[in-house]
Amino acid sequence: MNASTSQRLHFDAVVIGAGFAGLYMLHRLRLLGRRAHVFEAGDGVGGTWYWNCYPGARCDVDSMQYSYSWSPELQQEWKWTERYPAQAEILRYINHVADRFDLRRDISLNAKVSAGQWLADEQRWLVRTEQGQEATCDILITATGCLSESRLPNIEGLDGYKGRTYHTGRWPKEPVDFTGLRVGIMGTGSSGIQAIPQLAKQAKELYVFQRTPNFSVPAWNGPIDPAHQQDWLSNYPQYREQARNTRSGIMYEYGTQSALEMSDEARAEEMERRWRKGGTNFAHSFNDTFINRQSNELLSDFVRGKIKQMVQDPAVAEKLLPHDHGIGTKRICVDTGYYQTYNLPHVKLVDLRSTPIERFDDSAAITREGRYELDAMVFATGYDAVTGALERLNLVGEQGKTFKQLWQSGPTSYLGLMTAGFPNLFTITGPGSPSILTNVIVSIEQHVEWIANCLDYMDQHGHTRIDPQQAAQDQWVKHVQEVANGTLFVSANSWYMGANIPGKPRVFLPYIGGFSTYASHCQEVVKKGYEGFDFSRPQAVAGR
Ligand code: NA7
Repeated sequence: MNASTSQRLHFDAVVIGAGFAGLYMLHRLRLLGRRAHVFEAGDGVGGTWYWNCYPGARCDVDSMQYSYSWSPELQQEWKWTERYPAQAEILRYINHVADRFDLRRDISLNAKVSAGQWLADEQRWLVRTEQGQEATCDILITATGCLSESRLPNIEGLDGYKGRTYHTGRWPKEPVDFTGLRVGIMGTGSSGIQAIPQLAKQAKELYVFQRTPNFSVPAWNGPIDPAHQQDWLSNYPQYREQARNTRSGIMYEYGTQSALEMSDEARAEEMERRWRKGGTNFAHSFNDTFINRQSNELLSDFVRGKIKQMVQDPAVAEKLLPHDHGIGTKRICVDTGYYQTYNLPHVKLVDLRSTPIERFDDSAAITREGRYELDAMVFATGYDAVTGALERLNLVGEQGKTFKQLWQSGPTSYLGLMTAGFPNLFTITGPGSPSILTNVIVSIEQHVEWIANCLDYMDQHGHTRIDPQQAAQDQWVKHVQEVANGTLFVSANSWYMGANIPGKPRVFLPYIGGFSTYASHCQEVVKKGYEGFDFSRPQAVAGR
């Protein structure tokens, strides 16, 4: 599209974001014969995998499972090289998909949607980009991702710090070389834990500023086992189906016993076996890890024992032991040599709980104990998860309110797909859907297909407008919280709970009832004639 600032274009559907969700949505809209267009903030496709090109960035879902399932040909022709795919390889895959399905001609890059409103007279959405493009559309679909609104901490003096600064979620495209530099990194979540061993390879001195230690299990990453790859290629349809029938959308080895039912010996053996296999599968050692505090504590304690073995200095090891949350209740991390990195003489752990950074000056981070002179500072400080990117779109709904205004005490959404007051607006992996608690591609595909089928249904029945019913939405929001309250997740200060953003309401953001349960429920809703949704054909569009 060559949309100039003065032109207002119209599309049947606009999709915001060209990551995994946006690309597949565009493909499905085309199959429906809709004139669709995608606005993408970045200057390339890929979403999360476009932005997160920091050293060490890698997916923690097995390569053979972290891909689209909707094209058997694509599935057969793509060959992964490692057990867990690195960011660059995933980005190559996404670019391959964009080319193979000729998607680029309907995508505007460098087009960040920053405003929009429902035009009641026209029964359409109007969206505007920061770059000045404007478009109207009958259907608006957000594919903005759950972890895309990166955030920097608010620390006095940071603006005046003259060293180089980076956020892992907004990493520059050109190579960054830290050789010979004094580098600081703040944040020990998944991103920090992946980046730290890589930064340590280049930096002269590396200071890790840790607020909260996390649980991390080894990836044991390496070249993909050819037999494993062939097995998946030969059995993809069955394996995909099996994955869709699990609670995470991933073929894990889900533990079938409570930790408390097992003998000490059997339990220790099982944890050791899983540790040797590595990956997030470890968190599923028992069937009650996430609901029984004692079981969770046994698994947590096993990992704490491993950390003590891996880190040579007992005082450093002690600081790395997570005690404030149970394993898995904050996103479990997967690493390659993370704990061993603290055995290197030039890597220092700074515990922000005992010595917070009071301020930055032009060349250093300053704590009560002294100055840390830094040539570069990396922030792996996370995201305003799930709702942040939606709120930043500044979409004004039918009642004149934005999501931000409406969600003061937590997001409201029916099935994570639509919000009352925002007609014809679908939110892929929206709040209250399983999204980031699952293999997110599985969740994306389920949402995209549900939306595409819904639009087809609307066409067939002559409907032009869809709204979720307030009562159905209220009930779903309540259900999402009730299910979460039955788990240990709500006790952790995680981004799932909005706890990482000052002032964000403490509400569990995704749906934790399990992918298969959720997908079946969405199917039931359809079978019951889209229960909880209203369809209409308003006067304003009758003549179109
Ligand atoms: P996370 O998991 O949100 O981690 C952010 C880290 O940054 C975490 O250790 C935070 O400590 C730390 N943080 C955030 N703000 C501050 C301040 N102000 N001071 C000190 N430390 C701070 O983000 P990631 O990018 O690692 O991972 C996001 C997801 O992407 C991940 O779960 C995967 O799904 C992929 P805290 O724990 O809040 O004390």
